[in-house]
Amino acid sequence: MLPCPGKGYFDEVSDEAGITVPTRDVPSFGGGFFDYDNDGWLDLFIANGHVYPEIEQVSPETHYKQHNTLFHNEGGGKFKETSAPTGLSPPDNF
Ligand SMILES: [Ca+2]
Repeated sequence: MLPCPGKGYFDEVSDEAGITVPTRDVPSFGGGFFDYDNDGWLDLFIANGHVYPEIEQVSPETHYKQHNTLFHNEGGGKFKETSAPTGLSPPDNF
């Protein structure tokens, strides 16, 4: 997560925002902000998945399908993973 505070460069604030740990072990393809719960704060959706469909043949503990992640915007630059509570894709599905 890289906000641009008007200083001519971006700051890395993923740890402070709370999105590093939930996304550290999954390959992510892209993300986007939208207000899924209509509370006026933009939330974050990240699409995940491995790049090799055959990955399980060489690394059985790694799966091609990865759960997507949804983060609720808690305000103040903080996000909380809400994938399982929203029913988007429980982490133990794969
Ligand atoms: Ca919201």
